[in-house]
Amino acid sequence: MRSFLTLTPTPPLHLTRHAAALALAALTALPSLAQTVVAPTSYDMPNGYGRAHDGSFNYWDKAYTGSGNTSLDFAPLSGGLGDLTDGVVATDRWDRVENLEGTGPYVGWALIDPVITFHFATTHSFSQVVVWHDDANGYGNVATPQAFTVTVGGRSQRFEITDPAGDAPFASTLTLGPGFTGDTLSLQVHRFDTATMLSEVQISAVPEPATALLWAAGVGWFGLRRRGGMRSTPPLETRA
Ligand SMILES: [Ca+2]
Ligand SMILES: [Ca+2]
Ligand SMILES: [Ca+2]
Repeated sequence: MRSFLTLTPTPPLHLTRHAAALALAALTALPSLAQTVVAPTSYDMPNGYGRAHDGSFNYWDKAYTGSGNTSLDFAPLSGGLGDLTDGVVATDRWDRVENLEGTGPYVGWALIDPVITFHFATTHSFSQVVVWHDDANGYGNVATPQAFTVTVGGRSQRFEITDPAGDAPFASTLTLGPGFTGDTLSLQVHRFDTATMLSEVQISAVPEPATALLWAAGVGWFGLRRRGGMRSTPPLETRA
């Protein structure tokens, strides 16, 4: 099969325009096609609270793998992973699954609106954050979070959460606008009642626009080389 690039003897300028059209098509098609879950290498946050601050149990991130005291309320934790990324989602209310040992599936906070900072090995264009949390309708002063704020680089977006009639745990899906690109994502939990409980956070991303542009530009460049339409090889940046 003959490539469209060899059907007619078109000048290089035409090919360049075609490459630009390809890039645009790739950019337009990507967001709906390619959202994938991206796993953080670590997250930092204050540990959950417990008996020392009027909790019935200890809502710690007891299995956290990084540094910090996982048996101390609000102790700074960093460089590890734990309850929020272990794939375990709490499907029961806090009073049915938490314990004094602090090994339950939730991490709970009272008194503060914690910021959880997720670190990634590479830069991503983040598209969605799903947070699993308790509801409890105020039982034990635990309730659905009032809101979440997601921050990447200098860009922030706040999401208000509607508290449903029921009291079962559920997931809030936060859909990000464009431009949330970086290797770090911060999630702040805004409490509605005294305490809030999270059991899992899942973050998704789409391929970066720059990657798509380079790919499409590469296709166009390959076409130019095949036709012998250009003899020098200027850097990509100068051909925009
Ligand atoms: Ca979990
Ligand atoms: Ca826990
Ligand atoms: Ca509710």
